[in-house]
Amino acid sequence: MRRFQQYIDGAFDDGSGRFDSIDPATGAVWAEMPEAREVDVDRAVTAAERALWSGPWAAMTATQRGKLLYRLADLVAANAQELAELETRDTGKIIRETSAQIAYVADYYRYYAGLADKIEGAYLPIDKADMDVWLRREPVGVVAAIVPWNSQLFLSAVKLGPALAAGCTLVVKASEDGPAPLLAFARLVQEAGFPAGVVNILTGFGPACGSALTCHPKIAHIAFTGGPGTAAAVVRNSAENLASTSLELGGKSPFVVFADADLESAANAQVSGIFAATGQSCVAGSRLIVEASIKERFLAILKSRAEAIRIGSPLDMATEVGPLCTSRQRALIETVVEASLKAGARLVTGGATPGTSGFYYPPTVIDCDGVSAASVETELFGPVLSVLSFETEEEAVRLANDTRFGLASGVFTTNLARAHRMVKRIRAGVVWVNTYRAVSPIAPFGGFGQSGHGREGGLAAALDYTRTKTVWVRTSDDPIPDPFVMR
Ligand code: TXE
Repeated sequence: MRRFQQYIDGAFDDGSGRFDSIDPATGAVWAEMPEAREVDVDRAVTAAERALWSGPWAAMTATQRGKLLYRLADLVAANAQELAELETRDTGKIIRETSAQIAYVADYYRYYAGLADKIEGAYLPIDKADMDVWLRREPVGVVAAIVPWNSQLFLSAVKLGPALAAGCTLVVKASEDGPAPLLAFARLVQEAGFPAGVVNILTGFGPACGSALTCHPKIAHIAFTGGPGTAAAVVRNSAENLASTSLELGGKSPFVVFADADLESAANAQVSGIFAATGQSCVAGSRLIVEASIKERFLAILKSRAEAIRIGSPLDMATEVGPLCTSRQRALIETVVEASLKAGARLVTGGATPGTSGFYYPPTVIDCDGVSAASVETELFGPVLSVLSFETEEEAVRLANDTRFGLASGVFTTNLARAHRMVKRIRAGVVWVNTYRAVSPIAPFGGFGQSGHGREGGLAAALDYTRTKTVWVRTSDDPIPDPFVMR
């Protein structure tokens, strides 16, 4: 059985407790993980605070920080295959996705490596004589970075990259589900040469570890990805230390297809939009909103594509859909799909859990037109597509915005003017037009409404990890006059 360790203050240890990690493809225990409790969290935050104010990191130039990030990027690229295999083993995400995604994670570190010495202050043309006023951008402080189980290396890179570029230090909490790749990544942080305490990586459970971290008085900023319920607890905890927060939460993203769209192309995008990562993706296009006149034709294409998907071992390069990460997630999906069918939704394909071991659930499409189905509202984080239809553009907009979330959206049409109208009217942090699931380190990403606030990716994300210091310098040699002598 594999054993993993946590990384605190430049050293590896076993943590206060241990817990088992389950291989979702078999349902069997395959590794033992270190469990961080309050005492471990306190050690990690204390180390991060020390590294922030004293020692080599505090004295480094931004260019030197960038060089460390470049080295980390190279190490991620060189070890991508091993990290991908660990993620696949521990979370069930298929190997063809983990290997491609982790190779791209290196580019996120490269982007922020280059950005480190381009985070500039400013000089103000102040309205007073003999006075220079300028702004310094300083690191915001010790950052708590909390990630869920899906894509832990990617979701931590979009926090670590900008935070390190800005000069912050971090305590990263891996999810208790599938922490192996992030714990293994700690070796690369050490090998890249980041001074002790700059990056600390641990894992543990919500109450004992997550709460201890987000309530810790020395935390200045909390960067959180996870569910909206947990996010509310995190924000409540931030009242303890008045930390700022950035929240990247769930979604119930609309995928709108007009009758004039290239249907083959839209179907391919919809298939990857909902079935990639077995649907366990915050941007999953889980609500298909299709023009009524082409609905049946489009569903027929989707059905044949969905039924041709190869389901299998996540470690097999030929597999296209693997298991879900946890049995808990599969149970939620089963309950909601069943309730939706009972409410009158029509099963187009999928729906039945296979009798094999492992947490598998088949690619599923349910037609929810005219039915009040739970699957239309609940983020399932699984391979389930709910279908609605519209007659007019107005109705398409109304259905697209009929959600408490607002993370991503897709619009498929060949009408340019309509595409621009939809872009303006859809309430979501990302709108993809005639494409879906495209991401880049250069492009900001984040949600509206219950999908959170703050942006990851792009220049602005690095600025979010800084705070501004206003500096006033008097440039006159004349002595300051006594303020109490009348002139
Ligand atoms: O997230 P959780 P989970 C959504 C998706 C999914 C749901 C739950 O709908 O089904 O969230 O996923 C830590 N204080 N998304 O269970 O529970 C926890 O240990 C501080 C959307 O993974 O929110 C883990 O490290 N931290 C999404 C992290 O929070 C706490 C991605 C996330 O756990 C805590 C993933 C506490 N009190 C899930 N309690 C997206 N946008 O990508 C738990 N945690």
